[in-house]
Amino acid sequence: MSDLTQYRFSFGPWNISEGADPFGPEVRSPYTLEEKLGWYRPLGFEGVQFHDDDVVEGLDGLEHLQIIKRAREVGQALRDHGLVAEFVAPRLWFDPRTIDGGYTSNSPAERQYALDRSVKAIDIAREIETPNIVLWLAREGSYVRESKNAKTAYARILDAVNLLLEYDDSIQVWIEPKPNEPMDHAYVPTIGHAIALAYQSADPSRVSGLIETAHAVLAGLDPSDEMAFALAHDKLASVHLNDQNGLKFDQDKSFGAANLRSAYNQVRVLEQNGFGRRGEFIGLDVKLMRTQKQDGSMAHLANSREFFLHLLDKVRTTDTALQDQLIADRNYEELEAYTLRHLLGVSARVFEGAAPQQLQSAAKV
Ligand code: GLO
Ligand code: MG
Repeated sequence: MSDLTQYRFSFGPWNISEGADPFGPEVRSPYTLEEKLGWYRPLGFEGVQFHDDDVVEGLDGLEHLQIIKRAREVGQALRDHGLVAEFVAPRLWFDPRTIDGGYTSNSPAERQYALDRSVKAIDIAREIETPNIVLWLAREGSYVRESKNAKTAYARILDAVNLLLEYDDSIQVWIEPKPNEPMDHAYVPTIGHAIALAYQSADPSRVSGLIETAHAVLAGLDPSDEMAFALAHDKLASVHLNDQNGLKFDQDKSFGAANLRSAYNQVRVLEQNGFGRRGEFIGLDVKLMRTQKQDGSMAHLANSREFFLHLLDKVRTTDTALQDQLIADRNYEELEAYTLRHLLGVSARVFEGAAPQQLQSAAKV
């Protein structure tokens, strides 16, 4: 059997979306969860990422047993389609009680709502057979610095993580950092912050991170270096590969669409460090363009997976002996040129004109 990593892919049902943005309504009609689940396998995906209410719609208005019943139905639908749940994330940003934040709201009653809701997400995760809880701390931040005590806010986030760990000793908490949007500034903006929280928690072995490409770019950081940092701490539980064209709203473009070289380096760091060998998923979090018509609703998912696999082929066919030689020679200009040629699929300088080395040796004669 090949000793190459066999990557598994995942995405969330929200990635097949209707095209609403802050300036305009939906432009495509919705599909049901059951319809979406039917497309995963044909598209080459086996993992499903969930928000708690992707599994159990309207869960705030349901009794515990109703929640469990619906979650079991979804669990059965997953098995019927040959799929597994990758994680469940409590949606702590939609309800009016989360306007001022979830765990860091200034209202004790609203903080309690966020904790109760997170516990329900764990109940749902159990029923669909995943131990993994993602915390995207959407509104844990501030619009106005003076509105919250930041040190207290950090303590509250830590208390919430500890409460979840205690509620179920089999769960893993994966923190997905993002520096801004919807908040002006978030309290857990980077993977460094997330990993610091993990070490501070009651059980560091059960707290790790999920890195999204776009979020790292929005923090002004290099996504592959962020991944390397998490891997160095053995705390990269999953990724949200996508792309982001500079510092603007969170775009969630298809993987590789804004910066192919950065995408290559993300695949490279994952591949070189054995990510995926313990069953970790290559997760996507990509948004379909608003211009796309109904029948192209999955194009961005198929394309992102395809370009991951193309770039994986590039990583696996990189001439590492040449790279090592260029590094030993400290010839980083040529290392960069080799990388660009490799990405373009050209094997050597093809245009007319002497190579710089030839000019210099000729000058010495
Ligand atoms: C938004 C986040 C969001 C999360 C998802 C899972 O910027 O990327 O899509 O990944 O809600 O928690
Ligand atoms: Mg994400």
